[in-house]
Amino acid sequence: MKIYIDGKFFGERDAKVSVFDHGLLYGDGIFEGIRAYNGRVFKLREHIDRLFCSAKAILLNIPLSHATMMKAVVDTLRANRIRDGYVRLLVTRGPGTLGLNPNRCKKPCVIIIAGKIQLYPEAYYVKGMEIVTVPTTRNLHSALNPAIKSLNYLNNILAKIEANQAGCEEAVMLNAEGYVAECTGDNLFIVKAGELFTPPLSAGALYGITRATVIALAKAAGYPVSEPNLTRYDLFNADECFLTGTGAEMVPVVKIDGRVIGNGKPGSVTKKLVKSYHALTNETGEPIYV
Ligand code: PXG
Repeated sequence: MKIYIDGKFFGERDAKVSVFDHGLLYGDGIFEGIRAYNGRVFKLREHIDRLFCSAKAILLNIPLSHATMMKAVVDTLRANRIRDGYVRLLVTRGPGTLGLNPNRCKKPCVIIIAGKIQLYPEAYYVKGMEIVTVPTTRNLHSALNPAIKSLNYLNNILAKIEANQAGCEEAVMLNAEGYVAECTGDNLFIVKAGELFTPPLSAGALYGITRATVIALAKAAGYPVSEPNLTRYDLFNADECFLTGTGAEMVPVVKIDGRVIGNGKPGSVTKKLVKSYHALTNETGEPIYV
C-alpha cells in the first residue's frame, strides 16, 4: 500500500506522522471518506467541496488548491492500482507544541490512504439491520457543529459503543431536543405512504453526500421527499427505514428499539432506490485511469 503524505508516497511501515501533530493531540483536523467504483471516484468534487467547507469552519488553511486535492486523490488510487475501494483523506492542523494554541502549528498535514472498506455484514443488506437510539445526544451546533467532518468523532464513537452494548451495530442519535439527527456514520431516511422523510440538516446531521444523492434519485423516481423534524414515534410508525453513507451505501433497517418497522423486511421503495444508487455509482464519477 502506498500512502500519500504531503505530496509524497510512503510504504505502510514508513507512513508516519509526528506525535506533536494536533490531529493526534487534540483531534484538530478534518477528514473525508470517499469511494471508488468501477475505476471512477464517486462524487469526488462534492467530497472535496465539503472538505474545504470543514476547513473553513475550523480556520484551517488547506495547503493545496481544490483541483490539486482532487488530483491527489486520483493519483493515490492509481498508485495503488485500485478500481473499487475506499479513500480516507485527512488534513490535520499539523505538528505543533504541547499546548492548545493552533498558531504553533506551522503547516497542516495532508494524508490520503486508499484501501478497502466493508462497514456492515452482507446479510444486513439482504435482511435489513436492527438499530437503537442511544443516550449520547448529537453535538449541539453551538458546541461542535455536526456539519464539520472533524477528526474529533468521540461523540459518534460513544454512541456507537452504546449501540454495541445493546447488541446493535448502529445507533440512532437524537439531538438535545429529542429529535432524530442521524446515525454515527450515516444519515437516516424513513418511507411512509410512498413519501420519503429525512431529518433536516438543522437537526444536527452531516450534510451527507449519499443523502443528497438519494434525495435526487427519489425525486427523479417521482417520490415526494421532505425534511421535517422526526421523532422516535415517526420512526416506529414508518413503512420502511434505511441509512445512507459513503461507507454503508444504503442499508435497510427493519427494527428500531425493539419495534418492527413495516413488515420487518427491506421495503420495496428502499430496494428500488438501492438499485438506482448502484447504477449511479457504477456509471458516474471521476475516471482514475485515462
Ligand atoms: N453522518 C456522519 C456522522 C458521517 O460520518 C455520514 C453521515 C454520511 O455522509 P456521506 O457524505 O458519506 O454520505 C457520515 C459519513 C467509516 C466511514 O469509516 C464513515 C463515513 C463515511 C465513510 C466511512 O466509518 N461517514
